[in-house]
Amino acid sequence: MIKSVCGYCGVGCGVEYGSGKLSGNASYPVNKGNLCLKGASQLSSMGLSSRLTTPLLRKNINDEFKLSSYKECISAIAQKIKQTPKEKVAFYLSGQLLTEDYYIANKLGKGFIGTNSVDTNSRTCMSSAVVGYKKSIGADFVPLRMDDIFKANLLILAGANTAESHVIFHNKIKKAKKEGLKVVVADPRFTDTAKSADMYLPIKAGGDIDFFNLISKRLIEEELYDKEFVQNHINGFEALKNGLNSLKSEEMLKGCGLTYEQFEEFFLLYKESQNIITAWTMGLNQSVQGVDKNLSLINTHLLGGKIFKEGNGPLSLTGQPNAMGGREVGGLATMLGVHLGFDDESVKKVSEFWNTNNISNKAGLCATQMLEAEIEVLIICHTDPVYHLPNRNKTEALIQKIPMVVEINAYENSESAKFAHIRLPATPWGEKEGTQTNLDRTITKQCKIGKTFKNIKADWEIFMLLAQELGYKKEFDYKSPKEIFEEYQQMTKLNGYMDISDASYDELSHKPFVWGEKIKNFLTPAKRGNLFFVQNRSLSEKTTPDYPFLLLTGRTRDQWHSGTKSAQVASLLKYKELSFCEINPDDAKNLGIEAGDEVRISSLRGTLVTKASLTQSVAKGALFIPISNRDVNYLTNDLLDSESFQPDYNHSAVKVERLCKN
Ligand SMILES: Nc1nc2c(c(=O)[nH]1)N[C@H]1C(S)=C(S)[C@@H](COP(=O)(O)OP(=O)(O)OC[C@H]3O[C@@H](n4cnc5c(=O)[nH]c(N)nc54)[C@H](O)[C@@H]3O)O[C@H]1N2
Ligand SMILES: Nc1nc2c(c(=O)[nH]1)N[C@H]1C(S)=C(S)[C@@H](COP(=O)(O)OP(=O)(O)OC[C@H]3O[C@@H](n4cnc5c(=O)[nH]c(N)nc54)[C@H](O)[C@@H]3O)O[C@H]1N2
Ligand code: SF4
Ligand SMILES: [Mo]
Repeated sequence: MIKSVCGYCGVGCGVEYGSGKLSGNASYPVNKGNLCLKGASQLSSMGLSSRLTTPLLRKNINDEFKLSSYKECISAIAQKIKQTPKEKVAFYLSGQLLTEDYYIANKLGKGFIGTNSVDTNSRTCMSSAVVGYKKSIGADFVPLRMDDIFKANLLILAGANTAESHVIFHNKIKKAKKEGLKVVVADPRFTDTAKSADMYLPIKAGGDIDFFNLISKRLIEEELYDKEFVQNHINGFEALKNGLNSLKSEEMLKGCGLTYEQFEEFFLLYKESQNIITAWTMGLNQSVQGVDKNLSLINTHLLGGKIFKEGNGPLSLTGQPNAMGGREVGGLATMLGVHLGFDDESVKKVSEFWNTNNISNKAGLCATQMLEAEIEVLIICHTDPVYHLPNRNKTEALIQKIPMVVEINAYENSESAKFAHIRLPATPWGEKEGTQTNLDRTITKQCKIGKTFKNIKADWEIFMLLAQELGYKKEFDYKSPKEIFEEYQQMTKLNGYMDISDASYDELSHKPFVWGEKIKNFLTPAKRGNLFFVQNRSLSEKTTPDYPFLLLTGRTRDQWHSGTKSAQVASLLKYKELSFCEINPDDAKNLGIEAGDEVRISSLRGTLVTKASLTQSVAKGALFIPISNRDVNYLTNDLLDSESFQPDYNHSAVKVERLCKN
């Protein structure tokens, strides 16, 4: 039996392969043998006819591609990089890359080429949580584990649809519920997760800060907060108290769209619960105030002393399989590596470790800023920015201006490929090996279980070849992912609390390593947590008489983003369609729309055509389009959070028109 780990979501379930079959690994602690349909389907994605199998090259994006080789393409990229000012070179990476891929790309970009514009699609996903954690607890550190729900009395899921997005974690929640856990879901949609909860709070999109502030206000007013904990471990109490004092509860209720009764019923449960976990995902992070939403949530835990204690804490549910590993390695342009920043001391430490003088001490461009910055070389790897960035018409206009766009992908049917000059095939899940960190700090190893195409290189190898072509042969001389991992392990010693030198690469696929288990205190210099007073400033796009609907976007259970893999696998197409638009039946009636009708949805930025699906799950005035519809971002607005630079995907004003009858 070959042991490995699922390559889809951040839960990180263990799998095993033998006799031509893939199944859950029963002895793996995270999932104990369980897999969701996506996880179980991964063998089918390996042999897909849509695999990219040859390097391709063209001068102009209007030309046809011609067949090429890794050698020719890598030499063309290296030549271009040498002629380009280093700050005009950017790497657009992915939370789906393995840690070793990330490590090499980061070392090459930041360490040797000298551009800190090495960022990742995690910018669109987790960056608000990263900033939130750093500000309040001192580091990008998830201070609890998924299994803490078995020790908790109350789990609040805010803007997280675990039933579709973190399926095996959701199964754990169902099990914990049977053992007494109460679950409250705060989501503007009545999702599958909400349907299985003890209490559903139909929060207004964007209303989360008011909701969490209301909890904090009541904890303080009713003296229910943990006074001793706050005094001994927390900064910022008076400022928070004064700030919350200045806000009126009625206004806050209005802001979060809940009735007095709904909040009181919830708060009674909250007060009675000894151990509380609040988990969140894109409903909070993807916001023009994503960081503030995170801070308002974490405030409640700091006030209540409900952190660094079994069964308690703010649990950010990471989406991608290795978004956490990417954050650890340094895959964000706002950090250098192993959670170190660009201060002189950190730059010195890392420069010595990598034996280089090329590191710049200025943060690089974030993924959501690169295209506007007139860069000249863009290397995209394991992600599809043309598909996933907001305001797609703008994305398309900007990417066309970049003189060299390189796309490294395992499949041929991405949207970004249309704008690439060079395309390099990479080995996907099942054909490569390396490590990943799941949402609760568990480091495991993906292993090779087969090989379907010859002469295709792994992502790390492609970056290594580029480094060598640029002249860094000695510094990039790795024979295997194991060698890279072991170098990275040494690097983690540069930042004490991240030290993972005890992990054994060879054992990781069956014996995962959880880092940070000894951390039971804040990681700020003063070892104190920080409260922040934040307010809902209603900065998102507003609906208007011309664009009267609020568009929400998100996931469906069996599809993975753009679907280069999942939309090609028959068993994954049964549950929900790839493209539809959910609309409340009352709104549909007013517009003369019936189920299955073709509808056009438009925003100020763009338009798409899809089928109407009538459901009470969306409130009146709102629409929902799944991101398995690749055109979704023609509609979305490109407002960004000013600290995390994460987009506000869930608050776009749109209109609906019926085109033709079903
Ligand atoms: N099946 C499947 N699973 C996946 C993925 C996938 O593509 N398919 N992708 C993975 C990735 S990368 C990610 S990031 C995660 C995402 O995991 P989730 O965040 O759970 O997924 P979304 O569907 O984006 O759900 C966000 C929820 O937030 C709600 N929401 C929108 N606006 C607001 C708001 O203002 N406040 C509140 N409280 N809620 C709001 C939406 O209605 C939606 O139900 O899923 C991961 N898992
Ligand atoms: N409107 C809206 N937009 C969103 C979101 C939303 O909720 N709403 N969510 C945002 C979030 S949270 C995320 S994470 C992003 C996700 O957006 P993307 O990262 O763009 O989505 P994917 O389809 O997962 O892209 C992964 C790419 O990697 C390729 N690939 C697969 N295996 C390999 C491999 O081994 N090596 C290489 N090199 N390539 C490989 C796939 O073929 C695919 O093209 O979307 C963001 N955009
Ligand atoms: S829950 Fe996530 S990690 Fe587990 S099998 Fe499903 S997609 Fe894979
Ligand atoms: Mo994500």
